[in-house]
Amino acid sequence: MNELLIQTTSQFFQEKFGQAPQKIVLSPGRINIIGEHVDYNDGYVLPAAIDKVICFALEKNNTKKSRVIAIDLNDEFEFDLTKEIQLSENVWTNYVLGVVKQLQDNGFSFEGFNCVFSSNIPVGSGLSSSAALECGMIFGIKELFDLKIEKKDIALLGQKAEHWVGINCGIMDQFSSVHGLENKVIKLDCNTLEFSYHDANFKDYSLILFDSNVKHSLFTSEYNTRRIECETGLSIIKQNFPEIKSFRDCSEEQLLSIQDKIDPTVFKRVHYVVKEIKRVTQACEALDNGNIEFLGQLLFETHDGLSAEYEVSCAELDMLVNAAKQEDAIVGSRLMGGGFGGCTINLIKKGYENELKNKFSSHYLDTFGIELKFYDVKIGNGTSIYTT
Ligand code: GAF
Repeated sequence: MNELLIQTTSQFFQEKFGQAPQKIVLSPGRINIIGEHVDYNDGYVLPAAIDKVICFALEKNNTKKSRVIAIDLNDEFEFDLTKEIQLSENVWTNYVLGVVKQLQDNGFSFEGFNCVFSSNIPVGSGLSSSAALECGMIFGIKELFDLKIEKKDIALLGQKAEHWVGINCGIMDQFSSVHGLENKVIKLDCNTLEFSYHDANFKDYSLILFDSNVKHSLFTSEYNTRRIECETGLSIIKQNFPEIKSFRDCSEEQLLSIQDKIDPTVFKRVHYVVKEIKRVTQACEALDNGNIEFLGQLLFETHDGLSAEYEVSCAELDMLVNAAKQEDAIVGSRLMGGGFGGCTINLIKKGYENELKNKFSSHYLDTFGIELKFYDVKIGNGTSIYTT
């Protein structure tokens, strides 16, 4: 599926720079089965890399300048590695500049390069094309200049780049982009960064994403606000229960016992977080035991929490999940990723996929006048060098 992308990216590079690229890097987007908005709250998550990728073609250019071309955006820019890196007006270039800055600030030394990239990860759909861009760029620079950077540090540098751009994200997206493994989901402890792989065997069910095709602009500001609300909530929990170090140590009973000491909005946020962290462990066990119906039930619960308590859903996503609840052939559905648009992730009984796609398409179009898109998920490998 990615062969065509690789071919067009390399060809474009060859035409622009007169020779074949020295390196080709593939960097995937991600899905998340469960564990939403808990990565920055030291919880557990259950993501996986997918087979949709950004393809980078790169070469050293023996100068102090770098040139980066985004084929899909028909845009390019140049920057000087000897000058201080600053934020620009152009969003995609900031991700590139962000990783260059992080590498420099962390003492990695490298010179100018030429890079062309192109992607088949839908942008704005909650599949984390930005993490794929960050991790792929870091990986490409590492390969070109033989830098010694471990996978985990690629993810951490990518996360710092995203913070520099303006979103105080957790580590989930970058970590799964780098550590993905075909047909495996990753159970990641976002506190210690310890992780384990689990078979992505959904038995009689297919994993299908419904792309709402909307992206509400609230995302960045609300995302950063949620982080602050959770920090506020945690500090009150700690004052009352000094033995608690992070949300995972807090039981729902403990939290409920101090409800009157917490601002009602903050309470809703942390109530969701405490329950979601527990759900991830249950969900991972359900997956390991092949209990996909129970896993699905947990997905529905997560959505209810994200919508009513964490308040990161929107009318389009709520409609898709509520409609899914009415279908016997859908055992679980929830918004996936940061929210305010993007995709829902659905567990659909095999054999019913097409019928349900048709039904949801027309219902969604009738309600919102927007075309619903579908992605049949294949779980793929993490960021890697492509070799023929
Ligand atoms: C976005 C962020 F980048 C992740 O770190 C994570 O918090 C996610 O939203 C919500 O779970 O994708």
